[in-house]
Amino acid sequence: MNGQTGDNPFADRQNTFPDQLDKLIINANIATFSEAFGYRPGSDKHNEYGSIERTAIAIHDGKIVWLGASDEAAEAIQSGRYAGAEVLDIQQQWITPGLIDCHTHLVYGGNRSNEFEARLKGATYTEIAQAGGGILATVQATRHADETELYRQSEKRLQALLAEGVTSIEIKSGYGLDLASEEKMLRVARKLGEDYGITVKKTYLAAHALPPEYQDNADAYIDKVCEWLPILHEKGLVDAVDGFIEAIAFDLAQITRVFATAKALGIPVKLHSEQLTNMGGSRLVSEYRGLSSDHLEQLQEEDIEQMAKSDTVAVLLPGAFYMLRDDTVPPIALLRKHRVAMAVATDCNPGTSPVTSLLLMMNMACTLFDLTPEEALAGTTRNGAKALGMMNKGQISVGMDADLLVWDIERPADLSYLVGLNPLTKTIINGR
Ligand code: DI6
Ligand code: FE
Repeated sequence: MNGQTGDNPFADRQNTFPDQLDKLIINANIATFSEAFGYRPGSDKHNEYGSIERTAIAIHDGKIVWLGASDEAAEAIQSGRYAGAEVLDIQQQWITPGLIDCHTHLVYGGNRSNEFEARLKGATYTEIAQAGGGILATVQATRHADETELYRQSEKRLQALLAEGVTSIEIKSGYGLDLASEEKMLRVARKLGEDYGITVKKTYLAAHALPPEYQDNADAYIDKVCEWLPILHEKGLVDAVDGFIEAIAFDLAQITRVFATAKALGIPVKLHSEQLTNMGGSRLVSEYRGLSSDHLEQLQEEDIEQMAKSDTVAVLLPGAFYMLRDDTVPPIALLRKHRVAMAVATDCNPGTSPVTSLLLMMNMACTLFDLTPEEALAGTTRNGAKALGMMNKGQISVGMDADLLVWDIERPADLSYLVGLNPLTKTIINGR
């Protein structure tokens, strides 16, 4: 099926069978997304999906410790040396890395289907925001929900994502807009991660909208955003800092102040950029060597050149594009040309993307943005991990975390192709 057929993909690697293992998966077809198995998009030696077939994976202590031929693994097991290990014969199903949703606003109170109805009658997202709806409507609901209630509402959305194989997720604050409410959101995000045993990366997005208390005084609000950051960071609630640069949100100078504060604390940055207008957001993220620049419908080639230099991931959010019935597509061909890594995420939020299906986003990334199914899956695995600065996830190779999904599919493209059917048969997180 690809460049690997016929040769032994394990031939040139150090590959002694491990002394210790907890779990052995045999008879797997694997989309590794690893250079070790020829995943080199753009090169003529590229092996699609980094795929390998009839393979075994050995797991110990939450990590992948060995990959090799199923026959070899079966022999080792028959030797009786690994009595306690669990052996899973998955009968030629496909394994991918655990899915990573690298941009969500999953924790929020309330719902905005009323705005969906208003938009269908002709109101625009910007008009609704300017009339005090939009993000501020969710801020009201989020401030009023106590931590238990906020958790209860958010948990349902998380469960939907997990059912489709999400094993790591980013969750932003940004509907509190005061210190206590931002903290409440981030605490709920942390607790969801602890309770569900998944990786949650918490992002501070107080620079999301101007709260009513600071109307006409955005600079004073940004002072507060910068003041709160070290307080929340100190409590272990901040893994990254995000902002919203837009005519209806904050400008370049304001976001620069937030980024400078983050940098002084050693916290990585990312940004909602170039969604409705181009205000230089992506270039700013590149200056700060940020993790990702997200949305990007209005992105220009000069911006892309900078992103390539700073190794910043382009996060594509087809759900927001779809819900807003946008007609400007992010410049995918240029991102590809400049080898900027592309991730795909749900943007799960009550306004522009009330979406809890990452598989649907992969389909839409293909149908609306012209990604290939391979790029869409890379976008929710390898590149999603990169967008969150997680070097041990998103690929399948020795040393990586054993976050693995088993899918009852014929080929990896099925994950972008099928709409509404969930072929997930098993989720393994940290080897369990
Ligand atoms: N961009 C988005 O997609 C969300 N926030 C942002 O800055 C939308 C948030 C909302 O409408 O509630
Ligand atoms: Fe967003």
